[in-house]
Amino acid sequence: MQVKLLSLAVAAAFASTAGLASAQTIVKIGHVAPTTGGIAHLGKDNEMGAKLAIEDLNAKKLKIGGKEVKFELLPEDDAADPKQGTAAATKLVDAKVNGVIGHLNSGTTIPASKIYNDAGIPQISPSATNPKYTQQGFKTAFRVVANDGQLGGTLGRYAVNTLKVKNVAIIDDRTAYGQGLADEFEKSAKGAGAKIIGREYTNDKATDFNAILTKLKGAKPDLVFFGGMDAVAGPMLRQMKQLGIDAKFMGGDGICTSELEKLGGDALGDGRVICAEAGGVEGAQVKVYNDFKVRFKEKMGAEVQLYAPYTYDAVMTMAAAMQKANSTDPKKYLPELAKISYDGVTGKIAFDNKGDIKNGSLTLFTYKGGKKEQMMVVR
Ligand code: ABU
Repeated sequence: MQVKLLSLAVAAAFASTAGLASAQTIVKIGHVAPTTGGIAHLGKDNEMGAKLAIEDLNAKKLKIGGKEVKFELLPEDDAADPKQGTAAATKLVDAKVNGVIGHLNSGTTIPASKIYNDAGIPQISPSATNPKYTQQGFKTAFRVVANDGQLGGTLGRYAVNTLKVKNVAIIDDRTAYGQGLADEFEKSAKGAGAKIIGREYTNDKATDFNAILTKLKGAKPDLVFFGGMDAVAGPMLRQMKQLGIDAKFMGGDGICTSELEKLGGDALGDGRVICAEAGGVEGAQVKVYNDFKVRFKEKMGAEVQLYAPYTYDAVMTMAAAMQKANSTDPKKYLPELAKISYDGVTGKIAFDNKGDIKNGSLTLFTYKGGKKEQMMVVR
């Protein structure tokens, strides 16, 4: 008798679990960033932004298409390598993800975007800034940050008009991001009247810059612009100091991180390094953004490095489009994503007809006393 009662209880529990499973829709969100290698700190920053968004979405117990939805994050590491980026994209398409957040780097985001587009899967990059990403005519490609045209253009004009530099040296890491940004900066700085006294190249894993810095030192630059990431900029700054190169140092969002405080050490100087994030908040949004950063630290146990808030918003924006479409089917929610207007922690998110953020902002920063310090938000 007892055995019979026990099996009835087990059968009832099983039926209720099975009922719950069929009443719930699983929404798979892929996330791709380099979580190993030199810029793993930035990849993990993005990934934690996505994780926090997934936690917050699941806490809301949303219903889409009449069923409760459970969001699941499928995190992939592309090591900032284009080949690993396309392999990760293929893996996510095979896993039938409902959408992808990423990749972090332009050099991985651009080739992966064709794979997502061919599969009809919406992709939002929270950090890739090369303009080509959204110039390919892919209806599935979106980004929530400004692009390198805006970054390089603003930094070039700022260098000449505000810092009053005349002789500029440029170095880039030959990645899609570094080279593209350096080209945009060169165009803008030249247009504003600067003289480019040298252009040199390195790569995104280099640690020794003595040969190129020694060459540039002879040309006496007022400013060295670097198109690349913080992991390379830090040692480059230290070697500039060792060689006695007293020029200002400028770069884009890839160097504009909290990690540069450690990587550059006392070579950062006070106000010597100028960089720009491809986003920024003003007015009432500042409190929302700062509150997010505090909550991120509490929940994830780490400070925001750079684009975690943008990654959080990218996930939330995708989920908002699914709610508007009342469907998690990429074909059905994609048109809603294209015309979304979502109030995120980083401000209003809406896309132009290419998939770029409308009215994107930039924030200029410097480093003082070894700490990153905001200068101004530019639109
Ligand atoms: N935007 C800076 C880092 C990511 C990229 O490669 O675009």
